[in-house]
Amino acid sequence: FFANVELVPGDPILGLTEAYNADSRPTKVNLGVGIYYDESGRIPLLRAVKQIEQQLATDAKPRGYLPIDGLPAYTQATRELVFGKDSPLLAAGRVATSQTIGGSGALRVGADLLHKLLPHATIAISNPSWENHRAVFGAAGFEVVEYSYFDAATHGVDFDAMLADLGKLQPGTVVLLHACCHNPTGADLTVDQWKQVAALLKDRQLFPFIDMAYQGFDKGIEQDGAAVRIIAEAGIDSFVVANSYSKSFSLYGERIGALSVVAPDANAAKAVQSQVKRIIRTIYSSPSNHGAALVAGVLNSVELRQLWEAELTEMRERIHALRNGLVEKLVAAGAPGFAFINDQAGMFSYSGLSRAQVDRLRDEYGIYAVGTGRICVAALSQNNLDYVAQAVAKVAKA
Ligand code: PLP
Ligand code: TYF
Repeated sequence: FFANVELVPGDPILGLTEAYNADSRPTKVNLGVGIYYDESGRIPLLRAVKQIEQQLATDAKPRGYLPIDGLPAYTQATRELVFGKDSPLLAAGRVATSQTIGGSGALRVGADLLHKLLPHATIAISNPSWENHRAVFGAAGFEVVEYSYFDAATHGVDFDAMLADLGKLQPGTVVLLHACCHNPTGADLTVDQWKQVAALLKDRQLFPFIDMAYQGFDKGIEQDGAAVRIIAEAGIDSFVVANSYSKSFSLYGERIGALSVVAPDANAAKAVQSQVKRIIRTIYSSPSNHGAALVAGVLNSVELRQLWEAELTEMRERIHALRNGLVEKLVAAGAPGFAFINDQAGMFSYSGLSRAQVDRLRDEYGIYAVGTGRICVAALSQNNLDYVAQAVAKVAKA
């Protein structure tokens, strides 16, 4: 049966890590994959996570199945984090939240739901966007189109072009929006721009699908969630939010995220939730326990939550310091054209480096970046900053 199976290409970003791992140069640096590393180059195990894990181990419980839509203490805490505790949507019972297998699982379950409920809709994603957006929505049966987003000349958002493209979409089109820390560019909308986008979405009857994979990685939990609140306040009665704790809790391998669906009223929310549960049941039946128990345990403990927020602040401030440091060192190395890196948000920067320059970084210096020029700023450290700045300055000048 499998004699003539076609070999398909692997994920280009995850493939970079394989190439990096196989590289024997001691000075190698992996700026490819979007993972936050600490000063010592390791993925942090947050102290809040370690503490809750110890508590859970001491008071170990049997492992029954979770409900199809996940651990209630987890979905409740997630809803409050994503929408704000005082959100009128929560008070009205209009938000149906389900635990999912990472943010990716939320995207796919959300995609399956929308394809079922809006079978003729296409989805518009930003140009560029996370490669998996196209893949996930395509696999769920969507036609995927793009709206203008990034302006290579300013290294920021081409807002006029974005609005113009969104304005041309058919009513009923799903629009995927990155809440903050845009992957791959690092270029985000301002609060004022979000308000304009929200008004346009409402006016044109477009359906917002918000992907929030980096809440707390730029300005703070509440500020980074502004998009969700602005879209709710614009009076858009139905929309979807996918969120992930992979980065904000440094829980990549626990695969813990959530899908929240906003419906016009509490009854509609219940009906939507029944649909989401049917989708989950037919893919993996119910989610796994551990990641949800960790996140719920931290968010629902005053002490641990404080500790987590402090640790999240530390991660975000370190990223800002690394952006500053990189720009300064690039200036010192004779490459002053990178000041925009300070204006970009989150772990990523579209550095403006060409594919040829990225190839040179890898071949000559063992520095791995994505072919589009995306670098993961959160993989820099005071140990490799000089080396990276010198190398980038050399390839940028040549
Ligand atoms: N959405 C975006 C924009 C991302 O960058 C990521 C990154 O991993 C995800 C979703 C998926 O997150 P998870 O690893 O939790 O599946
Ligand atoms: O963009 C990134 O690097 C992260 C991690 O298939 C990632 O979002 C990359 C590719 C992938 C899964 C996760």
